[in-house]
Amino acid sequence: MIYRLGYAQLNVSDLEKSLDFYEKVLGFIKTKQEGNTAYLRAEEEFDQYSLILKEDKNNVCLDHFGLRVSSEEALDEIKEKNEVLGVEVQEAEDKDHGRVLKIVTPSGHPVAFYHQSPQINVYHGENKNVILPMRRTHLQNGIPPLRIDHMNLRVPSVNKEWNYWKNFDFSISEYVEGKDGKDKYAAWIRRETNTHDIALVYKEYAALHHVAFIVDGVQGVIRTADLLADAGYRDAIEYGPGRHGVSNAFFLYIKDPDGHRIEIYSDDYKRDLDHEPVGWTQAAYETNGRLWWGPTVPESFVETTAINKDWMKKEELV
Ligand code: DHY
Repeated sequence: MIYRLGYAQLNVSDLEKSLDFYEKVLGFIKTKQEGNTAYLRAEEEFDQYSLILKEDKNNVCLDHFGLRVSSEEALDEIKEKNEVLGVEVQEAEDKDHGRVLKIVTPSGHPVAFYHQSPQINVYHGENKNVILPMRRTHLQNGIPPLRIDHMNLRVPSVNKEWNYWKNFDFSISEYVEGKDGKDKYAAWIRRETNTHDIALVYKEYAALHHVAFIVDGVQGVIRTADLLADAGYRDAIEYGPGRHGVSNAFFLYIKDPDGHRIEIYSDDYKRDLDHEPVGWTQAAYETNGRLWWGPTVPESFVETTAINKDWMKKEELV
């Protein structure tokens, strides 16, 4: 069983610049750095990291994202299901995640399935020296973000991609009907009771639209805008703040130094996975679904960033 979205790896052109943005300004917590790769977590996460930033000037992209599964046996099941679906699976090994299954989805998105997930050492005991509180407010920079929330992926066929993910017990929370009445225009899908772990939205080609991180409510979203502007990153603010109709979440979209879009997100609803999804016509989506209220969608919002084309070729996981 897939539990949840665990992490995303973004390849960046200049790690120092990216750390200035993610760690110093936004307040992600750096767990470790190994050479040109930094591992960051958001404040409420027990996992040691939910964002990997690797300097790779020649391949700036979404390297891959990781989905945590319930057990080692679940990895066997996932491998088997992929093989039945005709999706190539590569076995890999990583010191943090142990056994990892690498796949590329039917649209071309690079994914890692793993079970082992190193945790931060939260210890409540006598010896104060070894206590690592989850919230280190006295050391904090930035907002900081609380948790990774979702990947928003562009795909050339939403139905085709959904037909893949539905085999892994994903549920659609909301969808937008397609113009031809057959292929959906978009679907927000989840394994948790949040509105989505993955959004699938139509585009002629597969690409990353954004990675979303939850912050502490509406004030966290607004504070992000203040922080960015005050730190000299006003131009990194692309769109928002506003509220989506789909998901009903409060949002701000920002762009990192390489143009990777990050959604700063809060206040979506929770709903059990067995309910009928909320449907939108294209017209209703355009008027109310994308934006319940807020500033006009900027033209730049159609822009996407690249996904890793070499995921199955490269030897190392990160
Ligand atoms: C929408 C976008 C998101 C999200 C929820 C809803 C609506 C849209 O497609 O613009 O990124 O998290």
